[in-house]
Amino acid sequence: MSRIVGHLDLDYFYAQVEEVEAPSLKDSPIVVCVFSGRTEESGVVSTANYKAREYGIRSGIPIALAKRRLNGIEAAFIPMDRGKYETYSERIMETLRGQVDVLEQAGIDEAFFDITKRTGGDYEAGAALAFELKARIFREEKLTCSIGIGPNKVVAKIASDLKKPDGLTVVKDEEAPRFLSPLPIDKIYGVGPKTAKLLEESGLKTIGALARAPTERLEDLLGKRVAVYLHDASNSTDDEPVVDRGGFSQLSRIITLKQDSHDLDQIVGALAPAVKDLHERLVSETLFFRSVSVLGILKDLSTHTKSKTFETPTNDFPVLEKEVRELFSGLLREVGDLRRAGVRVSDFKDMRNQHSLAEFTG
Ligand code: TTP
Ligand code: CA
Repeated sequence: MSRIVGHLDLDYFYAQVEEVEAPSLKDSPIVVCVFSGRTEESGVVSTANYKAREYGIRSGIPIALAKRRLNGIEAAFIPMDRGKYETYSERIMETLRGQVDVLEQAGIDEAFFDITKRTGGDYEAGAALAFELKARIFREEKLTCSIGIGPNKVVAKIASDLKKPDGLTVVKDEEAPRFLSPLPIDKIYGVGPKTAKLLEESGLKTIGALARAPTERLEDLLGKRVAVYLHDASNSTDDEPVVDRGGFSQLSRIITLKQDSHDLDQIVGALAPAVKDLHERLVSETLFFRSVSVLGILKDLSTHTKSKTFETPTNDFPVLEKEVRELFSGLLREVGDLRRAGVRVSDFKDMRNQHSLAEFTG
């Protein structure tokens, strides 16, 4: 039986959430901004709705440039509110989890899912289910998304991107090689600009060309691991499973201290094995985090926390250790003896594919 794997990606996610929260903005350009605070205009664009994209507004461009491009046009520049988007994301992922065999969240607004069992491997049933998922998210959240369905993750991911926004693309098992063949190689997820350049320089421009390339040649260029991945991806034989990594939003560890304490060294020392364990879990899941919090629970069972958010995601152990210590140091200035102590990391980015390819291409 052929597998049926899907990929769902919410359309212009942060900006669409802002539209839902303020429907009067819907017809004008919306630019979600990460203001750095130095001047009124410094910072970058997080994302923009499709109306704003008509004026060349894209993720990552400077806010000042976006303002110039929208000069004289009534547009909304809204500060990014990550907590708000996470709330939508968590609700949607929980809904989806109940409608598929396995759900693997891959980012704040995207997830892979396996529906082989519940469709019996039938693509008509798969397409109907995908249609129902889209309808349900729209009904419950007023948000559109795009879904791709195919025999594996690589095909599903490419397919979901094909008819954005509000698209549904179904690529049956037997159609997959023909579907992939003419596409540029950087459509394969994990193939960044460096890998693409390397392959293009040796004449491999399309996924079809990549599929026909002898594996030894790919191995010479990129090493065995990446070569095997690219060979399977381009031949539509990628067999990476869809794996539920549990709730994606956070990981935490909490311990009870042997005796109530206000001593920084004692608390951090007692928590150290739990922090190490948490870090091992992050590494095994290839997750990078942007936020870290510590929490203390006092005798009266009140909970107190302190958090820090980094600009770029990290999974560096010394960074985590140092931050935990600093946050506890701050927390202990504000509260009395702790009975329990904990650490939580959140705001994840899954680095798996970036990671495996970066390793080989420098
Ligand atoms: P994407 O799915 O890449 O983009 P999108 O949802 O805005 O648009 P599309 O319709 O093409 O899917 O990213 C998801 C969210 O992540 C996006 O809404 C905002 C955030 N993001 C940034 O903050 N900075 C970035 O550079 C990118 C690419 C995304
Ligand atoms: Ca998206």
